[in-house]
Amino acid sequence: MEQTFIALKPDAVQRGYIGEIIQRFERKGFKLAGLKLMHLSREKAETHYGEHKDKPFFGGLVEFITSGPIVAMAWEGNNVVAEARKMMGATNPKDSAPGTIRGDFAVDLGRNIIHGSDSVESAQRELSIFFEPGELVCNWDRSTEKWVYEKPEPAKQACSV
Ligand code: IDP
Ligand code: MG
Repeated sequence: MEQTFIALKPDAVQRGYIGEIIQRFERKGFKLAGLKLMHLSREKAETHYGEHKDKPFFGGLVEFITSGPIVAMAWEGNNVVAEARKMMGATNPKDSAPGTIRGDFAVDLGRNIIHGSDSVESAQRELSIFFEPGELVCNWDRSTEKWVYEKPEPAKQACSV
C-alpha cells in the first residue's frame, strides 16, 4: 500500500478550496494518514523544491509556498502516487484537463494550488520533510476498506515517517 505527499498550496488555502480538494481524495477511496495546517519555513521550502534550485522560477516558487499557510497531507492507497498526479492534472493549468483539480481550480502555472509527489521515492523524502516522527497515523482500521478494495490489506502498523 503506497503513500503520497499532497500539499494544498497557499492559493488553495486563501481561496477556500481546502474542503473541496480533500473531498476529492476521500470520495476516490484513498485513506488519510496525516493532515496539518502549517506555515512552511524557507529552509524546508528550499529542501522540498531542491530539484528546481537552478531554475529561474525557484526564488518565486519559494516566496509563494512560504507566503501563507499550506495544508500538508499524507494519503494512502493502491497506486496513490500516480493516481493523485492524475487527479491533480498537468503542472500548467492551461494544459490540465477539466475535471482535474488544477483544471477546475487554477489558471496560472505559478498558482497551481496543489503539490503531489511524483514517485514513491519522492513521497518518502517529502513526507519526512513535512511530518515529524510519530505524526502520521497509519494504524487505523477503516470500516469501509472492504468496499473500496476487493482484497483489503490490514492497516499498516508502522508509519513510513
Ligand atoms: P509539479 O508540481 O507538477 O510536480 P514541477 O515541475 O515539479 O511540477 O514544478 C514544481 C512547481 O514549480 C510547480 O507546481 C509550479 O508551481 C512551479 N513551476 C514549475 N515550472 C514553473 C515555471 O516555469 N514558472 C513558474 N513556476 C513554475
Ligand atoms: Mg514536482
